[in-house]
Amino acid sequence: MLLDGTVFRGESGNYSVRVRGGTQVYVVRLRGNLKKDLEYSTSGSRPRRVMRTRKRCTTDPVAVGDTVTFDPNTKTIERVAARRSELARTSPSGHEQHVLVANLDNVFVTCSAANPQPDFWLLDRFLVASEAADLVAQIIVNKMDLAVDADETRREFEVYERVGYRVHFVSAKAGEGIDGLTRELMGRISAFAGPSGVGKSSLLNTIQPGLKLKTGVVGEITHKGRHTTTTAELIPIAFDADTWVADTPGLRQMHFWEVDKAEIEYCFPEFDLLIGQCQFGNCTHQTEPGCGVRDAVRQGAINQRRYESYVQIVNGV
Ligand SMILES: Nc1nc2c(ncn2[C@@H]2O[C@H](COP(=O)(O)OP(=O)(O)OP(=O)(O)O)[C@@H](O)[C@H]2O)c(=O)[nH]1
Ligand SMILES: [Mg+2]
Ligand SMILES: [Zn+2]
Repeated sequence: MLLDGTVFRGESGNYSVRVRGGTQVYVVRLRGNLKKDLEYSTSGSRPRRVMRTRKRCTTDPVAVGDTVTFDPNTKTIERVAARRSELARTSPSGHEQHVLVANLDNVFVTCSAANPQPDFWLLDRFLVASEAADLVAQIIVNKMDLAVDADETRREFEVYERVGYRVHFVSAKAGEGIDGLTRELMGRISAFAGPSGVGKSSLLNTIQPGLKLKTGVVGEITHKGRHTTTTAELIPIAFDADTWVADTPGLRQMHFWEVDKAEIEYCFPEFDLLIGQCQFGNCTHQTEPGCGVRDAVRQGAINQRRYESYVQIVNGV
């Protein structure tokens, strides 16, 4: 009898798997000759003119987040299911790809209303990285209990709502907005990204008190990033056995997220329909005449600061 399960940890070829709806953990290995048979497919959700040709089958044929079919008696993986998404990084040599997390459904880019103040430039970088990996990003604005003017904070994020991002205004401390977030997590694999101190661990502890993740004081130097492991691990959220949160310091801080320069324009949803309207096919939307994107900025259809964010990211500033 074969079983299907989710890989939540991988260490030197030993993969820890949990079967949907169950709590038992199986530690399994790849069947010896399986590597060459493996086939993955990812389906990008966004229309792109630049299609990536991804090098397949790389350092690690199985990543956390993969759904595998395995034999519980021989403890071998017989099949790896096609992936919905891949968050990958290229090896230092540039030839191989290392998949950090497969099948990530949601990235919650987290910031806080105060302490620290929202950094919209950084937020844009996180959103671009998520779009580039074809991941669905949602925004969390935590610490709404500290907002001096809650309406003003909400207004500041309207530009993101207009271009299609879902924004959750919450407070881990006051327990506000947590139900809506919990609903978004159910039955999915999610990651919480964002700068230190915005309350990612606090939010997870509020959602799932059993987790007891360590939280820190803002401004305290924890050196957490020093011994960053490159493999992610999925943490089960116990209210539903198929609900997971991916966690590594690198994932949170985006050290490993890669964006191809030619793709950046497609990572701004508000540019999407305009890109085809530029006079030059290879328009970078900076100095070229007849640029549909800059026209839209002038007319106010594209937010000026978001456009400047694009220019900064594309120029590697
Ligand atoms: N007032 C208030 N404080 C909060 C809230 N959420 C978190 N905090 C505080 O903010 C500080 C940082 O919270 P953490 O959960 O450790 O932040 P983090 O995003 O996990 O930080 P890193 O793990 O360093 O990336 C802690 O002192 C929390 O108690 C909130 O909703 N309101
Ligand atoms: Mg934390
Ligand atoms: Zn243009």
